[in-house]
Amino acid sequence: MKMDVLALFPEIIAPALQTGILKRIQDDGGLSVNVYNLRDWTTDKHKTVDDYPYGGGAGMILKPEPIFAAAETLNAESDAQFIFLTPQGIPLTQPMVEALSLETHLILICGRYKGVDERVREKIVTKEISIGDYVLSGGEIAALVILDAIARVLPGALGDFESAHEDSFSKDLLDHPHYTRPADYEGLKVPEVLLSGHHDNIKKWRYVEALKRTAQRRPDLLKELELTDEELAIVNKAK
Ligand code: 6GU
Repeated sequence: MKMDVLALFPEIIAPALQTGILKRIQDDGGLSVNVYNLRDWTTDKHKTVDDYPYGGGAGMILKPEPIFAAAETLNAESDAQFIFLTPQGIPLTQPMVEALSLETHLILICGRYKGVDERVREKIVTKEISIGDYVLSGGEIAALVILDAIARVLPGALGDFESAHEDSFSKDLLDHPHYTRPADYEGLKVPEVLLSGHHDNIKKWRYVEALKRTAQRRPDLLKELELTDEELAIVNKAK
């Protein structure tokens, strides 16, 4: 998979690409990422990327010409999805991340200032994405969120155990609690069942804890699930 990022502050994104899963999957050839500075497609002496809004008002607008020029260069094969990052976009979810990970070429356009000339949206943008209901000063961090989220679901990103684990029943619930050694930290004990070696009981305990945690913190997630009477009893008790 190929991802191009068009940004005014590429230096926000570049270092994160040299770390962790994002670095490994690029080294292994599963992902190719390039980050470009939008100013490289300006033609004037001052490398102007923004201008005043027609009709007046506060804030600057990203000019169309550099973005159209960059789009033409980066999409030579003309099969890319153009994703514009904006708080006005569709809120990002894990199913969206998984769908995007199946694309061959994504071009992420990071907004800044007051926004972008509307003709960019009309002509080249195929999808607008937001990473949540709050406002960032630019789309760079949002692009990084999307890059990271996609990288970790690409084939070969996680070990077999982790991927298999994720595909299990626990998918639509919050994660259960985890413990590691020591079994007793200054009187704070690890639940007995986890030390028992009884795998069925451990699995059951983890599922119940995940259900309880989801009921307490994210009851909205449970609305999507069809729960058995036993599961409903656990949920109602946890609330
Ligand atoms: Cl994608 N961009 C900006 N500037 N702010 C955001 C966002 C994106 N998603 C949430 N807030």
